[in-house]
Amino acid sequence: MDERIIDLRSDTVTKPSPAMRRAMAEAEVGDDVYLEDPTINRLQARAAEIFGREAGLFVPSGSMGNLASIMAQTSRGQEVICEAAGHVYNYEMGSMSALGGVLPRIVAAEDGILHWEQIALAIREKAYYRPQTALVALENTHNMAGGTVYPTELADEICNKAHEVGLKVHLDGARIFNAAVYLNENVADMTKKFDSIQFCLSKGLGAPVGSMIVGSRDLIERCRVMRKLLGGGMRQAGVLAAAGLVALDEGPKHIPTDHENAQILARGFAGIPGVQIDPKKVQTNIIIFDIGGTGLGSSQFVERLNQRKVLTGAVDATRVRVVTHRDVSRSDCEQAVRIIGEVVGAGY
Ligand code: TLP
Repeated sequence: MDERIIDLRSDTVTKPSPAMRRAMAEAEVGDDVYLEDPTINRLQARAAEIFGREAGLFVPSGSMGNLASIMAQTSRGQEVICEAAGHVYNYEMGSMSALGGVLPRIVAAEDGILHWEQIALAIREKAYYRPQTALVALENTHNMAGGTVYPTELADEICNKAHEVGLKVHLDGARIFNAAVYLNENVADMTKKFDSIQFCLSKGLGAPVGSMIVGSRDLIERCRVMRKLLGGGMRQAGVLAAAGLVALDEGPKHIPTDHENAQILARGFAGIPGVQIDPKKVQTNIIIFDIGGTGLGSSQFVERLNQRKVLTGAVDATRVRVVTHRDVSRSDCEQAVRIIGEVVGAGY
């Protein structure tokens, strides 16, 4: 009997580690709207230090971090260039338009990785009757492209060229530490040219809640105003920031194992009849595979796996996503491959 639930829906599902729980219980707190929470202040300073930036801001979620960064760098009626399968465009409730008053201008890119030439074509001519391009938003790793990574030279080039034509560049770096492990580089160097960076404590790093924005002091002060406007001014949230500090410290060390486990899954899936996945294209902890050839639809597939206590997520009619994280082990992944093989076999 497969008693244990193997939850591969997302790396957001991790529970706080014992060290996080201890730090949360012992956290010194104060009212952060008065800037008086010592633990939040430490987390913000630490995030800024790791990224080599002037300042950091703790926000409740990655979505709010992206939106506050966008709103801090755009005016109503302007455009934000983003990748067609990107998170800001597809999974954030259209918030940049609904709340920020700006338009997404989407550009589709292979593997989710934009090149400057594609971005340049989407920039609006300067005419008073046209919406004006203000910002470019990149995503590293790119979630729905299957955790793909931007080479740093490419990210640098996009930022340089965007700056030359007066655009700002935001990074949705929800999983930037996963990208850093893949590239064997450090996050400060990889992100040095961006104007604003959002990264999540609550994904690959394993914290229960929270994301950070890092950038210049001026950018962060504008984001703080936007965070309050969006209802994200928290009070004694040092109990959450304490887990974030532990996540920054211990999280990156776990990521190589998550990537090894992703390879175990990808290679295992590649051997299952009717499943399509190229393990060489799996760079980090996200695996998107096509089950069209099994005769099952993705929602049917996900449902059958739920019954076997393996949780996955349907992306579209034939594609399914799984994500490795610190709460799934190598043997969980081997077990998941076995169960998926059985479920697919039963589908014929
Ligand atoms: N991604 C979630 C879902 O929303 C899809 C997941 O399970 O992967 N940027 C990126 C690249 C993300 O993947 C996510 C969350 C966010 C931003 C938003 O973060 P939260 O959920 O904290 O608002």
